[in-house]
Amino acid sequence: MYDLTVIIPTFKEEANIRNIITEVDAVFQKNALNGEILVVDDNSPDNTIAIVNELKKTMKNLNLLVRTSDHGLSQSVADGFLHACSDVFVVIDADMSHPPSLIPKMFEEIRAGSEVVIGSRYMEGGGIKKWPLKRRIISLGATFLGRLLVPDITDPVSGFFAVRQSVVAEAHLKPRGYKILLEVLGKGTWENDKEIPFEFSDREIGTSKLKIKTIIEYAQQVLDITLYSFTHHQSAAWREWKKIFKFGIVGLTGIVVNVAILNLLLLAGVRYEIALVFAIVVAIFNNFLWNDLWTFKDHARKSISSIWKRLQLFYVVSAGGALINYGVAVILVYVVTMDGNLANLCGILLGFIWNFVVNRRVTWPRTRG
Ligand SMILES: Nc1nc2c(ncn2[C@@H]2O[C@H](COP(=O)(O)OP(=O)(O)OP(=O)(O)O)[C@@H](O)[C@H]2O)c(=O)[nH]1
Ligand SMILES: [Mg+2]
Repeated sequence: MYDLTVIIPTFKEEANIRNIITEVDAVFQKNALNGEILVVDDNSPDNTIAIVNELKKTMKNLNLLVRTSDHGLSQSVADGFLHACSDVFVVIDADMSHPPSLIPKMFEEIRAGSEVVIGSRYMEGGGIKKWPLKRRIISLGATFLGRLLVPDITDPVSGFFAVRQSVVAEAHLKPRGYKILLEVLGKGTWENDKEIPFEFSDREIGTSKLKIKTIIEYAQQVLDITLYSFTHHQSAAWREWKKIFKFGIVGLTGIVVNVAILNLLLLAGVRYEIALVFAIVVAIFNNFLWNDLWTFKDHARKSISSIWKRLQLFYVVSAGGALINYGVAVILVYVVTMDGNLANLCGILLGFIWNFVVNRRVTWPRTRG
């Protein structure tokens, strides 16, 4: 048994493989880590396998898994999880895009209690060197989509991460394409994560395998994780659904409060325009309180410590939601000539999505670390 296993997925990496193995092993030695290196290769037609076999003669902690079916990066990593001889896995690319020097820090964080540790390109201190605009845009799109499932993670599609075996032990991973981390985060069982910034450097040698098919597979994967969460309630994606559901219920109580206040004030003889303003302001206050005490109770009060600040943010975001509701309904009625009630429902839905997504990130972000 080792303390950790560094999994290196490879396909046609003869130009890089010796280098990455040597570097990872040097990091092990320097930090007195009892680590295994597991190369998972998809039966590369070049010299990758031969080079690993040659290195294996002198390195006891180097293992090789050659796969001959179900070709794919994510599938290879998932296979690596099954074949690793330790309880902590670190996944790293072979092409030197990820700095092996961060491995000890990741391992330390795992030992300190994190279940997933992610090398993030998108948090403060992280970055990407030498990427063409097209790749940056694709990556940002993928990150945005992934963050709908796990909003607290800045880089849910990073290829550089550490994870405890227990996180994936019960998960039915069905990874396709490139984004194994999102599969792990979406389907795995975990509570504590940690992100560490790093600068991604583009490969200098060897060929890239990113294709259009990759993007389609990714969209399918996001959908698959969403469906999975409906039947697997320990998953992180389900935690997010629960919040959306609670936020929705709170929204409904807001309607009740709104209607009640409006009618009370009208009964008391207050003019309609004035009564309506009160009704809206109090309803938003009602929603704030319930969301603060219930929907986001596990992460409220932590990152933005002042309740007044959270209340102000909530009012501002809600005003945005109301504007979206209004704008969408008006456009649908006047431009698309949609039925008024249907148009309003569409507006309410979009306003709701805005309110949830923005409040989730701005008013009640979760603290970490
Ligand atoms: N086992 C296996 N490994 C793969 C496969 N595709 C890519 N890899 C490995 O996964 C890692 C990341 O692949 P890259 O091709 O570098 O992907 P990328 O970083 O998104 O793109 P570039 O660096 O621009 O090529 C590398 O170590 C590859 O050798 C595959 O189908 N099977
Ligand atoms: Mg690469």
